[in-house]
Amino acid sequence: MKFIASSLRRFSLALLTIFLVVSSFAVFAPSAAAETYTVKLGSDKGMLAFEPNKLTIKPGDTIKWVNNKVPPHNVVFDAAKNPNKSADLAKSLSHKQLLMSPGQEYETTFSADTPPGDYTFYCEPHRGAGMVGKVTVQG
Ligand SMILES: [Cu+2]
Repeated sequence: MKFIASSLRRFSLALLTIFLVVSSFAVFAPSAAAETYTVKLGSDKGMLAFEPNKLTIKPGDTIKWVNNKVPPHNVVFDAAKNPNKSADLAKSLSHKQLLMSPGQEYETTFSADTPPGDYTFYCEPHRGAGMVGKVTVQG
């Protein structure tokens, strides 16, 4: 009887362990599915534009900026146009370095704790020509 009780206890402990392991996967699985989106700097038709110029992402996702037509371009996030109106946040997402040659690229990863909302970015040399875009980070 004592043997049965102790093996039952061991069995339920094993079940509990399995349950905890499986449920922790369920919790962490979504963050493992972070995506990478590509935005071209300069459209294929040679317009001064981001392509696409609007996209919706989730915290943890990455945007890969690929230099395309009519360079130079860069990617600067507007300090006044993000959910926290934070200059530091905008700076951490920006790439001020000008890309001169087609095919050059850099990446911006929106960390898991990125505040949800709209983020406006622009290309410094072509902001006046309308080279502006918007990222919406979902909550
Ligand atoms: Cu540009």
